[in-house]
Amino acid sequence: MRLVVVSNRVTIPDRHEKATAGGLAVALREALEKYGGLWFGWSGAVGEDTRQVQRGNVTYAVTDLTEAERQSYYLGFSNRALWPIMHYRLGLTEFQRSDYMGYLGVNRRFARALAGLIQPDDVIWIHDYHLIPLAAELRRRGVTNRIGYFHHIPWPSADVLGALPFSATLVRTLAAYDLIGMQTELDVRNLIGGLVDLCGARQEGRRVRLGARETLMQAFPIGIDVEAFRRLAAASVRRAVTPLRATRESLGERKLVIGVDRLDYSKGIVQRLEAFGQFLRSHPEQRGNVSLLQIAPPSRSDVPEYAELDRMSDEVAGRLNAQLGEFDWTPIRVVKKAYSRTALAGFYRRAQVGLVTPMRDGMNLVAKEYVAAQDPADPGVLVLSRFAGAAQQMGEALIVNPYDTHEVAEAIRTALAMPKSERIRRFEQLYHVIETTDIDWWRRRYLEALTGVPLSTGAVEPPRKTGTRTKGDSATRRASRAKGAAVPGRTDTKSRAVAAGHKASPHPGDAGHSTPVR
Ligand code: ADQ
Repeated sequence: MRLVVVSNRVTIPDRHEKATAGGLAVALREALEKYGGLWFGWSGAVGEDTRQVQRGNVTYAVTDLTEAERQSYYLGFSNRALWPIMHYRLGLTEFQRSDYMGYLGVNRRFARALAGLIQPDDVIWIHDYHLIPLAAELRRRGVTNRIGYFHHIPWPSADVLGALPFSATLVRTLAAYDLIGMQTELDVRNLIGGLVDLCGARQEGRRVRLGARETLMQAFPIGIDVEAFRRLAAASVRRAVTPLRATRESLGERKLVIGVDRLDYSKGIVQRLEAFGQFLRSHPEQRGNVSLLQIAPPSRSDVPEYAELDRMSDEVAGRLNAQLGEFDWTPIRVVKKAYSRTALAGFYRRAQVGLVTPMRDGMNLVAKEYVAAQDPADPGVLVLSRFAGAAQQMGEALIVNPYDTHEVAEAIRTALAMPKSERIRRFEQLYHVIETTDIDWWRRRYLEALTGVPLSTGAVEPPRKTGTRTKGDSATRRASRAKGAAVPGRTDTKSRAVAAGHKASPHPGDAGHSTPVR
């Protein structure tokens, strides 16, 4: 079997690039290296070039987009129609027929190029909303291989999605897949509902029949490389990188609340700043004792809604700082740049509160990274939106409604005042969840479902519900890892790779750190 991965964006690794710590890009690359394979997608450039690059047993086949394709397929239909509607933001959804035609055109062009590269025993794994109709286009060209799709963002109910013109036609193309993976059970239910309501499909449990095809739908909550992140964070205490050292010096003994997101309206950044302002107004005794650091590198700046968000976040932070700040204390710092994984892990570890409050999110990896980075002996507290897919697994966080500024403000207060024993109890349960459903688990489980073949000798552990910890191997392993002890069965290669750190991309949202598919 050879694996073929298709994603909107493909970053060809440097010839001498060392393995980096964690993330989806690395997980997919590892799978490709294990089975040999092909990674196909957009080069990220505008032009007319198409090229193939060989790295070991993996071929990277990338193609440029024309400016018209970038406008219609990427910025237009993918990011001004599908992205907002999938995040339940009907008011922000901008539909243009010409964008939709461009979207279909790029999917057709990708299928034409890809079909010529497919071998009979290949298994094809397609990622995300940019490429929904790709399997249908491949089938039209006679490709009969097994094809899977993973949807990284939420899938709304048929009622919401039905407002998008041509949604029934688009949803119908999903029947060309053998397996569709979603982040949560809610997304799976919504998708099945959509296929039934909009396309007249027949449901048999987790399988949906449409015409002659049968498709399996399943939730595969994505994870992170927990162990790699834990090590990076622990190392940051010994070897603080420059931005971290500077932050420590300027913060002194003050407490830190942290938010880390691409600058995207789905992440609830402006609402979060307001909630922090509300917290300081309701609890004046906290003024001067705590600061919010919001790290938010701009993404998709060509889309007007994103440019507007950029402006608004500056305006709100400026207003709150002017109203609440003191000559020797700035309540909110907004930093609009990408950081290395090492620096990020260090920031998370320094923060007493991780504020992850998206208005809607497929999963949200920042919530998992924050937990992975904590000091097990003195962990911080995660405040998490109930509308992040991660909330389905991470019930021991302080779960909030991001639309309720007062509720978020009170959660910040509760988190800052939480006794250490309670923080440790919650941390241990959360760590257990993210460790048993890490990125390897996700990749293995998906590929096993797609191929029908167990892909590894290691047992695949099912996710456990929060609060139902059992004693045994895994708990012991977690405890010893969390304390930094050597873990049997882990090779040194992995830890060396982690120590090598991770170079920040200049465009984190688009090139992606953990998410190569945005
Ligand atoms: P995203 O919307 O990009 O992903 P998220 O899951 O939070 O959201 O992942 C963002 C990644 O970028 C994290 O790994 C984070 O560390 C990194 N990042 C953010 N800001 C950074 C900065 N300033 N410097 C360095 N790194 C930064 C989409 C979906 C999510 C889903 C993922 C994976 O929207 O819901 O969890 O795909 O499936």
